[in-house]
Amino acid sequence: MKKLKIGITCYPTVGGSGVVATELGKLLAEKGHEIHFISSSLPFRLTKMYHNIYYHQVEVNQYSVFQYPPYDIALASKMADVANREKLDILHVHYAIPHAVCAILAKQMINRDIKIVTTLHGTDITVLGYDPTLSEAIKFGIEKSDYVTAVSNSLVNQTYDLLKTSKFIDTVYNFIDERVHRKINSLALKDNLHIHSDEKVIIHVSNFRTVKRVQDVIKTFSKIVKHIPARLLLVGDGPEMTVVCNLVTELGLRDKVLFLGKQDNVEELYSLSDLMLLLSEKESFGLVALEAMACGVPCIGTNVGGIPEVIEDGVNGFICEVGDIDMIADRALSLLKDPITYESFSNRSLQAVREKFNANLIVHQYEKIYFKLLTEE
Ligand code: GMT
Repeated sequence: MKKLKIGITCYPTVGGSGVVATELGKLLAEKGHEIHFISSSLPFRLTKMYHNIYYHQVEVNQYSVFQYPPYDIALASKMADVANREKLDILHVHYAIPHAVCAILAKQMINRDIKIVTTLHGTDITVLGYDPTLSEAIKFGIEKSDYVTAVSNSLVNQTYDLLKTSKFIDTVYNFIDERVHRKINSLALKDNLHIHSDEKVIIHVSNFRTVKRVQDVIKTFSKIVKHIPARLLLVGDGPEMTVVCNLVTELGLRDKVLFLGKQDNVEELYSLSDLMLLLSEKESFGLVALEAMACGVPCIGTNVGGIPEVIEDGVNGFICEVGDIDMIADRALSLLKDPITYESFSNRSLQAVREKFNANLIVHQYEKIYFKLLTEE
């Protein structure tokens, strides 16, 4: 199979879209393709030297005349420069704004043919798509890309509804590298965190933005802990943190909730957890649910966006309506108190990861897209 030269642009410092883009680059490089990350800083998951992976930093001119530094122009110029010099076949951009538009501008500056693949991740459509100052540019970025993917069927449909585009958008699910995300021995950590063996561990991982409804997680936990011994692990940080801390205190849960802040290697935390709560009001996919499931942890998620495509209601977890705390707590208790159902949900979580979201499968899907674009004319 021909080896490709692929440029990847993503937000390097935060969020699941950067994680997915970086993991995709690493796996493509393992398969022998040459990967060029073009971004404002080194993607945070690129933690060591990787064979076949190169990083090109976008430098932005800070000239005093500029009220705002022209990052988008600098990114497009860098994309064109790298594509010309390294003879890239593909530019794969993650998150529509500004990356897709920059790639299109870059394509016009490049002196050879290159194909643009844009992957939509969620808020680039479900939040920014409502902004009249951006929506036409997002639609332009989608329509002028050579191929567009979105991380769930739900996001595909939301994009059609909102932007009224007739461009074909393919669903390519997010994936997990099962070599990294797997159940590991976490007894020592459990001990260090002073979690007793009879306590059930519930986990929530997010960027603590309003959209994640972390307060619902706390309220649900406060109901659960009235019936069984339990602890809640809160992983991540963000704008809602103060409100969440206050609610924990108000509900008298200070000694039951562990605030762990931002963590890089979450496998160990998932491995000591019994249940994951993802109660967002918007979520195009829910990568954290997949990470938990890969460690055999069943999830309860809300009936929004792509969450029901990841968590299968009554099979490997539960789907509840947004804000229905009573139902969520009921479902959690029924699962945590029934070891036979729990075991089956846990096994089926692992099975879903293996069969539907495994890295080989999804990376192969992207490769097929790249080759199809490069052979058709
Ligand atoms: O808005 C965010 O939550 C960040 C965004 C990102 O850039 O990482 O997350 C979106 O992309 C992730 C990776 O595809 C998905 O797993 C998240 O569900 C999605 N977030 C939302 O739709 C809110």
